[in-house]
Amino acid sequence: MKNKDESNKTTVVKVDSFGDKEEKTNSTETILVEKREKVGLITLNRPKSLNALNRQLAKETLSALKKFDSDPDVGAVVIAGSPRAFAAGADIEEMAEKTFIDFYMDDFLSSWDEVRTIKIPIIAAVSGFALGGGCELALLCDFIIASDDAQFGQPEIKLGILPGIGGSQRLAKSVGKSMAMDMVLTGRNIPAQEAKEIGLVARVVPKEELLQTAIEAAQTIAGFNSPSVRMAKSAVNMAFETPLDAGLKQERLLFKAAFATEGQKEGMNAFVNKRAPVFRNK
Ligand code: DAK
Repeated sequence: MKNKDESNKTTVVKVDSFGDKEEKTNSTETILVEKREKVGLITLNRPKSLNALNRQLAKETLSALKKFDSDPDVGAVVIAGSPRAFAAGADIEEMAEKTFIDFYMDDFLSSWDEVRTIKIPIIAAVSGFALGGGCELALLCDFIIASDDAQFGQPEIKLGILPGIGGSQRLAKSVGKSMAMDMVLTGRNIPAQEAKEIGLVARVVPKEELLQTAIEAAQTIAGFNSPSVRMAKSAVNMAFETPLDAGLKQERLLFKAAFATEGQKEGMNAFVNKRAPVFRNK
């Protein structure tokens, strides 16, 4: 199989995919990893295959996410692609000759499920194509900010398969049965504005503002008290994972738990005294 990846194993100063000049703190074969103040930025970096999600990219992305999640200086993560593609799906070349037994014995694509274990918020900054596994990766993130040229789709049916990284489930929960069926069964792409209208995407911004908008949203989140942010993320996720009654109970428990944080005392004290809060992530 031809190698479409450029290797970037050293610390380098590069012009990133959205035109900003930044210091790359750590780069691997398939992703670029950097910190911007309290935000971790992972840029998928297989531009020649439109960021097709191969085994190595999955491994490196999960590893970077776990490192950010355990870094006390990082409060949120942005996952971005290139201007042309967030990701055009799982790597078809890598998958083409696989058999049932291959996947059964080594279901490497299921490692994406581990994104669910990340406690800090993850924002997908989607430009261009987010198809198949790419759309599913965006759905695995906590919310999606899209550029005005983004396209979302689950075109697996055209390849004789179906979504396999949770697309049929998360898409249906996100946009409802009818729209999920439309996308999964016809394989059609939907443009950013339509994705916003159906609730798949939180915000649509001009392409040149995408990365900055996503980073700013992540900085805002990272500026709040980290334990409370993690509790809030966990509470919202309960809505998708449990019946309403269990979700409400968990929310109430987490709400009370927030009063055990220093951040709650600081946030409310700051409000009462008309000053800006200083959160210490405790
Ligand atoms: N995989 C590998 N290479 C890809 C790719 C992909 N998904 N998508 C694009 N590329 C490559 C193209 O082959 C081409 O390579 P070269 O010919 O230059 O070497 C290069 O990227 C540029 O693509 P195009 O020349 O096609 O560019 P266009 O602008 O004309 O078209 C496109 C862009 C995005 C409409 C088109 O590339 C396209 O339709 N791509 C495929 C989209 C797709 O079908 N995505 C779904 C893949 S299936 C599982 C879990 C999950 C999955 C499977 C199993 N388990 C847990 C078991 C997930 C499956 C999928 O995602």
